[in-house]
Amino acid sequence: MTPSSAVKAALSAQAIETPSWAYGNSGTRFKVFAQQGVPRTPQEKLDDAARVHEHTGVAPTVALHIPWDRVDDYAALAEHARARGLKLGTINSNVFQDDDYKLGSVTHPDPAVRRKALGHLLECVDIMDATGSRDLKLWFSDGTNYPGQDDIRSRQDRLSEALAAVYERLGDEQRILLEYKFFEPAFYMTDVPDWGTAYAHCLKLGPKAQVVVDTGHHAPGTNIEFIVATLLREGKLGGFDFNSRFYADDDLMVGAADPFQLFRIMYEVVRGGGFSPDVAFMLDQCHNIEPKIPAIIRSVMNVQEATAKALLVDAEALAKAQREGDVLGANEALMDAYHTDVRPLLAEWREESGLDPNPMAAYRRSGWAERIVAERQGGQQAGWGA
Ligand code: PSV
Ligand code: MN
Ligand code: MN
Repeated sequence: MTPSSAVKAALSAQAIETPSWAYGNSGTRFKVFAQQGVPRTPQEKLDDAARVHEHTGVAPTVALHIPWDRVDDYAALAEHARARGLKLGTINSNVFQDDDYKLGSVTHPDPAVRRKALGHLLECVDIMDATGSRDLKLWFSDGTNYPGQDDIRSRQDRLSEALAAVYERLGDEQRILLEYKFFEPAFYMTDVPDWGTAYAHCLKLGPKAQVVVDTGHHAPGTNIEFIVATLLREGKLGGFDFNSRFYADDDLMVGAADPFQLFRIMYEVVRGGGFSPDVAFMLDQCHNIEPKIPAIIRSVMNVQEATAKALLVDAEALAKAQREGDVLGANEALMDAYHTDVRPLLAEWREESGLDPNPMAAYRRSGWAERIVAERQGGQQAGWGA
């Protein structure tokens, strides 16, 4: 096994971005259960995110979703983050919530709607300039519900045109992260349904365009770690939107539904050299019924645990067994790491990093939960799943 000192050093280099919308109220299309004490403003979302970072030590950036986090002065918002030990992270665009987008945004048959959508995407790059963000995450709800509704090929052409215009506008240090999802809200055909489509567009765009893997965006049974391995081999994995799914795009806590899958993904990340700043580890989750800040702390810890296990894989023993065709031995090398209880190692790493060994308990003791309930009335909806 890899020595624990090497694992700890690697853990110190990991950063997990939390999404602003996970701090707000959310729900399904049936009901949003409002919770007490949730943030009323983007600034208050950052205040909560600072608590997650304080207790875990590995969540220094927060993703924004525009217009859910629209403010007049983004530089001031970045300063609000900085004063709390945070930075603003990925800017998520939103071209799915206006009436105009019923038939699509950048792939809409009407050029006026396409222009409007592109305008929003370019505005997001302006916001990145003000916040100092590196990544622009693009997810398009575009697609069709019925065969024949629109021309599949023309829609790809329109998508390509819009992506090229955004790419053109990027600064030297900025990137497009193109996200795919196989269905919903479109039910027959989605314009960016899978990694292959996203990859083809990113390849055509150039080195500043990368694919993002949202772990909830695949059909049941999809081998996500294979996708991760492939994208890493091609130098095209830009990051993750982590969450768990049981059925569709459930947006539950990462590592809650299938911790073994998360471990397999993290193993491919480690194996493929993706444990680097070039691969963004982001959460994309909603906490509809559970308290939000502790759920986000738990999620960050779940990613850390899977990472630690992946780092513990004895690469030499595994490679030897693979070379020798020792099927069971190779499987055992992987499973040994997976079955290791890494919680003591993580507690040690936290103590050595000046943190409480138990972030959940530390948050409970902090009194923050009681304070926000007392101080905040009328919390903001996350903007999602309403
Ligand atoms: C779409 O399902 C998605 O995963 C995209 O990343 C959106 O920006 C996000 O959800 C909103 O939660
Ligand atoms: Mn996502
Ligand atoms: Mn999603």
